[in-house]
Amino acid sequence: MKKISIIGVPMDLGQTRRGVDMGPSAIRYAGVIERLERLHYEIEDLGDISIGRAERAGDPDVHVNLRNLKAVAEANEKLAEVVDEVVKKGHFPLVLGGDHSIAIGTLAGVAKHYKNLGVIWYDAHGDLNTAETSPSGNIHGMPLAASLGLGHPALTNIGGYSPKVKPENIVLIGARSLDEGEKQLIKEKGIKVYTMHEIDRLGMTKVMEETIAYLKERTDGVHLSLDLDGLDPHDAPGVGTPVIGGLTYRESHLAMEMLAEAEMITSAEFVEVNPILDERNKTASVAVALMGSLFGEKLV
Ligand code: B3U
Ligand code: MN
Ligand code: MN
Repeated sequence: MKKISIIGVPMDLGQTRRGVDMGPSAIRYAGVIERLERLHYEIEDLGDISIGRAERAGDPDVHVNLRNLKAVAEANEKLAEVVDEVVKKGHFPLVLGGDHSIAIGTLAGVAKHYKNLGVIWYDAHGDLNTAETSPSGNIHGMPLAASLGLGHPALTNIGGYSPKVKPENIVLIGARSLDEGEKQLIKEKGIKVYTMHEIDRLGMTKVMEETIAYLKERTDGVHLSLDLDGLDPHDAPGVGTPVIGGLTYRESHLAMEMLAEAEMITSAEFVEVNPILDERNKTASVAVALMGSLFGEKLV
């Protein structure tokens, strides 16, 4: 039975709303360890990566439209090293965020172990911005671009190499808030996207069947990057940038169950849980329930 190593990343510097740094603790409080132990996994909790401080006016390393670049890059370098060690010892890395900027470090730690890493980006957003296209300067809107090798070198070269992932090995699921630059990039690079439009038309079963077949054909490992704002705010209210019209709790469970059946996920992260904006830790509990399904929990 595979061993799971949990890594908390209390990162909130990739965006501007406070509270997402408490995500790892809310997810632990919601019982992630017990839930996975019940499925007979051996769990190692590596604790939290330490995060630096927000930048201040007058700091030497301030960059245009790249808020907190220095601290975000430093934390991601640390995360990449920890994740790398976890994969080296044959454990499954399960990363708890924190805002989505931490995907840069997770992918940096994982991708060097695969020739063709696949990525499922379960998110309302594309996270395909660079400083040039970002409307906000928030790095949590940039991690997938950085992993493709696009953007500031301090982000693209985390772990000492670039790129981490090829555009044809990525599948976006749940997209419904894409910026102009992101739409262009998706077209230019031929990235596979299931927006809410396709999910409504095809249904989640077909979407996941196609996603699984597509990635099985071309990848030797698949990372699941699950942003809780991919879900509808009704089911996951505790996120910094909720977008109406999202994936339901049930669609999301089905997706996780189908991934479990396909036995294809080799690393995962659950990000953007913000307990301050949440209702009685609901979003962290949903995250834990989805992890249960991803790791093989059955209804009967
Ligand atoms: N695309 C916008 C908004 C955004 C991205 N990720 C989240 N929000 N969570 C941006 O700022 O890049
Ligand atoms: Mn995201
Ligand atoms: Mn998002």
